[in-house]
Amino acid sequence: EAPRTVLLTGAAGGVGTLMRELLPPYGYRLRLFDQRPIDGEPDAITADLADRKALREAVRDVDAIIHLAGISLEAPFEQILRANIEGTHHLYEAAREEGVRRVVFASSNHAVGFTPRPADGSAAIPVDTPHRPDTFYGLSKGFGEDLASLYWDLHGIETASLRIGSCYPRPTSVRMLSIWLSPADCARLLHASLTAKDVGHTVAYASSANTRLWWDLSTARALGYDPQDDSETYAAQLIAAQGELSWDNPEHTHLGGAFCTDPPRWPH
Ligand code: NAI
Ligand code: 15L
Repeated sequence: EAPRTVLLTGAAGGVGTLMRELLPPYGYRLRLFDQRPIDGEPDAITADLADRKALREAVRDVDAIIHLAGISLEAPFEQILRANIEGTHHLYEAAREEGVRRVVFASSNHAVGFTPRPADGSAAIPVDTPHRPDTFYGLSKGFGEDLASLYWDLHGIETASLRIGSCYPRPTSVRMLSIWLSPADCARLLHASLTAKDVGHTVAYASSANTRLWWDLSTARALGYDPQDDSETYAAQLIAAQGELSWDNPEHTHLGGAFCTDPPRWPH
């Protein structure tokens, strides 16, 4: 039976805002959680992941959790520790205490960001490539994946850890042509992750069916995901403006792109 009431953490953020529109048509009732208030959503829970009491109340009686909350760019280690590492631990503890059986964790390509990107035509990066973070941010996503693995083995809580590429309305760089996840495909993948029968702990790359794909989508497809979009529609225009990817540019040589050289910073 499909989970119906789903806690969406990070609901005020970029992906959260897109999913607040795109998930309800699949039949979900979303409970929203973020440290920032959300315009027009008086019932949203405004709390920090450090607030264990608020988290426990937030997960009570939900069928599943989509965990997007956290710092989504590079930041000083202490901030990543608090929001992404301790925060994700608090979330799993709340899930365990309240008996929630299914989590979808927003991991990131930056958990493996220092992996060299495939050369044109060479084999796609496999899901079991070793963690190779490009930032403290990416390190925290590797931690989240391992935490999910532990809570599956120890407590039977299932998680789909989705290594999201770039989820925006459209790709804005040549790198993104390879890793773009359209919002509609993101909703498809979340729905698949919430309804798949046997998830255990599944790690999956999360992108659309891009012509220039860098990684293996088979574990995502095994969850029932059938991507419908391809960034190729935007390729000619982006390449005309920015040029092809080159092996002379360090921003182009690894999966994590600029996170490997000059990572974008969390502003706070
Ligand atoms: P975002 O930065 O727009 O949203 C994150 C949300 O989490 C924000 O609304 C923020 O207020 C909330 N948050 C941060 N720390 C918190 C805390 N301690 N307690 C409660 N709420 C907190 O990020 P975006 O782009 O929406 O990404 C969502 C998730 O997906 C993040 O975990 C990010 O790391 C991950 N991701 C996103 C990608 C993308 O392309 N947008 C790519 C790969 C991963
Ligand atoms: C991420 O993990 C970030 O959260 C997002 O802001 C994008 O920069 C994305 O990766 C990316 O690699 O493009």
